[in-house]
Amino acid sequence: MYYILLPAYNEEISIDPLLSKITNEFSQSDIDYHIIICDDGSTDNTVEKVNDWKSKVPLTLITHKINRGLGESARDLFEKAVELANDEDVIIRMDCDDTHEPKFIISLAEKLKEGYDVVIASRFAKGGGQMGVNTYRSFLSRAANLFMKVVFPVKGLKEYSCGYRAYRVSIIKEALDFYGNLFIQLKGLGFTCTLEKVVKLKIIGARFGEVAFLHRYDQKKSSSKMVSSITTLGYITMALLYHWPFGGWRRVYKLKYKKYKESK
Ligand SMILES: Nc1nc2c(ncn2[C@@H]2O[C@H](COP(=O)(O)OP(=O)(O)O)[C@@H](O)[C@H]2O)c(=O)[nH]1
Ligand SMILES: [Mg+2]
Repeated sequence: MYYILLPAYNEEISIDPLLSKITNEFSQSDIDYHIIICDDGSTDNTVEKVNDWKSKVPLTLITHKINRGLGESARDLFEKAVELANDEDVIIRMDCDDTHEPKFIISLAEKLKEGYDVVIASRFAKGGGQMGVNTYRSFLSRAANLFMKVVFPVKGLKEYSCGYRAYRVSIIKEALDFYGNLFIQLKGLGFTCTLEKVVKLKIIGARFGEVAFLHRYDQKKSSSKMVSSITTLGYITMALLYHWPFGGWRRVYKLKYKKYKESK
């Protein structure tokens, strides 16, 4: 079973095209799937659009009355998935803005079988790229990803900020069991949670892989919710917290994880 996690904030325009493509993708395979959407206090018709799909696809809707941000939505989505899933199931997290084409879902999940715990859809892997991104944003994401690669090196990983990923259920279960509510800790810092998950999962020994991915930003109709100043601040905060002083939180979590494993 594949659990598709979609954080949605004012995505009324994208729900129909995205869910059509997801159902179409699965109709060509015999894989079971379940979509979990977190509506994060949308002020448009996102909830109505999602409710229209409830009779057509296996779908769970989590609603926040107030906008709580991507971090809190991701936390709720992962907790719900783990509650429903078995260890052999797969979690796919993707954006709800119709820029992450569902045709990559199966290749991301298949790659997990090569022994990875997390497989990231990568614009920077050979054959990957992006369409419709202006030069400024393209420069920013390049620079941010190079920064992350230097500060948080992970073998084989070039893409740190894309939220389109496949996760092995067992690694998310372990992360939630070990970190609890601290798995996604920097909730107020925009999209920092996307990097935080890489760092926290690496600490508990996750293996990372990538699949080349074309980001169809040219298909984006809803406005971007990424506030680059807050996210940049978040990345710098992560760099400081996890390295300073003497390894910072990274060292502390590693020691705690060692004890956690010994107690098992
Ligand atoms: N739940 C929730 N989702 C959000 C929030 N901000 C953005 N998103 C969702 O997170 C995903 C990434 O945001 P998006 O606007 O696509 O960012 P971009 O692709 O980097 O421009 C989309 O599915 C958004 O709907 C938020 O405050 N809460
Ligand atoms: Mg997006």
